[in-house]
Amino acid sequence: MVFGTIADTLTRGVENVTDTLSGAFLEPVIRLGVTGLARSGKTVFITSLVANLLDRGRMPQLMAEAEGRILAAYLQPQPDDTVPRFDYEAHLGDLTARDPHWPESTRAVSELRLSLKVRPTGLLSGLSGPRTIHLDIVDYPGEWLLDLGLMERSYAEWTADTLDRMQRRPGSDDYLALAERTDPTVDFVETDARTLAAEFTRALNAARDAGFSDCTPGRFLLPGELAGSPVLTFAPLPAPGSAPRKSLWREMERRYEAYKREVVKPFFRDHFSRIDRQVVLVDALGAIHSGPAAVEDLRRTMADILGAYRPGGNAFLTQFFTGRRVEKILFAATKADHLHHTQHPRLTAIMEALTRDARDRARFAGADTQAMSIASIRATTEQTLPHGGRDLDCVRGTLLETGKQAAFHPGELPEDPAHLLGPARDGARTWLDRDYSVMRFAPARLTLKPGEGPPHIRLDRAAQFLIGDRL
Ligand SMILES: Nc1nc2c(ncn2[C@@H]2O[C@H](COP(=O)(O)OP(=O)(O)O)[C@@H](O)[C@H]2O)c(=O)[nH]1
Ligand SMILES: [Mg+2]
Repeated sequence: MVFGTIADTLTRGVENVTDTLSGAFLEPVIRLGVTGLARSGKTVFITSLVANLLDRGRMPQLMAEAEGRILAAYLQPQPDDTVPRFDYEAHLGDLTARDPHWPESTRAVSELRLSLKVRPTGLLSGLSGPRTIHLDIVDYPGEWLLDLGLMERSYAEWTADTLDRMQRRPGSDDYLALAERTDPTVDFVETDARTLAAEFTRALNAARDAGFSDCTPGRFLLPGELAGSPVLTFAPLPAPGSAPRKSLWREMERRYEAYKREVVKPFFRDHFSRIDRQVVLVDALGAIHSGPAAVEDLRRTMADILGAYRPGGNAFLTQFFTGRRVEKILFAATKADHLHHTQHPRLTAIMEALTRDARDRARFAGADTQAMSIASIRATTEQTLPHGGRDLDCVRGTLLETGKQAAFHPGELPEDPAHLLGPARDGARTWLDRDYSVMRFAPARLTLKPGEGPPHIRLDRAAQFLIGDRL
C-alpha cells in the first residue's frame, strides 16, 4: 500500500513537471465552450469576458490578476480556419456605442483566440520567464447539444416522441392537423416534404416563442448555410404499418438519418469533443417569467443538454472522447442585473435546483461543476423605494421599448427553489401566489476609465472558476 502511494505521488510529481516544462515550449491551449439556448446571453457573455480580460480593472476575483501575474492579453488569429471568427469588435461596438444596443443574435458556431502572458507561480516561477496561454473561446448553440438525443433514436421513435410532445404545446395544432391528413405511404413528392418541414418549423418556432426550451432538431431553428437543403427538409409523421420504397415515410426516414450523419455527428466530432472547459448560460429569469410550463421544460432540457457531458454513458460520444473529458462546467444564470443583489442567492439556488439532475450526472463523469448568478453586462443600478409602507428593492435602467428610465421590482423569488420547481413539475398553469415580470433594459451608456472593461456582475468569479487554475 505504502509503496503504491509513494510510486503514485512520484509519477504524479513527474507528470506535473513535464506539464509545466512542455507548457513553456508548447504554449498550452484552453478550449472554453460557451453554450446556452437561443437568447441565453452567449454573445454578450463572450464580448464582455474578452473585454474584461483585455482590460482587467474590474476582475479582482480572478486570482492571477489580483496577484499581478497577468502581464499582457491580446487577441490573435484563431487556429481553426474553417470556423467563423466571433465578431468581437462589432459586438463590443454595439454595446459601447453612444447609443448602446444589444448585439444581433448569432446563428452558428464561432470562435476567438485570446492569449494571455502570465508569470507562473510556485516552484518554477523563478526559473522560467512568463508563459503564454491561449484561450480559445467557442460559441455554439445549446440547441445543437439537444440533437444528441436523436443519435440513439430511429426516425420512428423520434416521430412518436415529437408528435406526442407537440400535443401539449401551443402553436402545434396546424402541424398536427397536417400530419394527420398526410398519408406517409404515398409516393414521395418534394413539395409535400417542403410544406411539412415548413409547417413543422413554424410549430417549433411557436413553441420556442412560448418559452419552451427543447425545440429540436436544433438546426431547424438555426439553419445557417443548410437552409432549404434536404437534411433540413423532413418532419415527424404518424407511423404507417409498413411503408413501400419511394414513399414519403421512407424518404423522410432517409433524410432524418442524413441529418444525424451530416449535421449532428460532425458537430460533436469537430467541435464538442475538443472542449476542456464549459460554461452553460441559462436565462432562468426569462423562463420563470414565461410560467411553470417553461420552467419545467427548462429543467428537463438542462438534464438533456448535460447528458452530453457524460460521454461514458453514450456509445456515440465515447468514440470521440478517448481519454478526454470536459474538466469544469459552470452553470450560470444570466441577466442577474434584473434583480436586486439581495435576490441573487435565490436565483443561484434556483439555478442549482434546475440543474441538479444534470449536475449529478456531470459529476459522475469527473467534471468539477458550479452554479452562479451573473450579469455579463450590468444594464441597471439598484434603488430602494418606499412602497405601501415598506421599502422595495428595485433595479433601475433604460427600458428597451421606450428608451425611458424606470425603476422596477421584478417580484420576489422564493427562498426555497422547490416553491417554483414543485408546481412546475406538477403541471401548474400559472404561479399561484406571485407574479414575476421581466423588463427588457437597454445596455447603459458607458464611460470606461482606461484599463476598465464593461461593468458586470461576478464575471471575474466565473472566469476564475473556468480558467483560474490554469493561469
Ligand atoms: N440586462 C442584461 N441583459 C442581457 C445580458 N446578457 C444578455 N442580455 C439580453 O439577452 C439578449 C440575448 O443575448 P445574446 O448574448 O445575444 O444571446 P445568445 O443568443 O445566447 O447569443 C440580449 O439582446 C439582451 O437583451 C446581461 O448581462 N444583462
Ligand atoms: Mg449569440
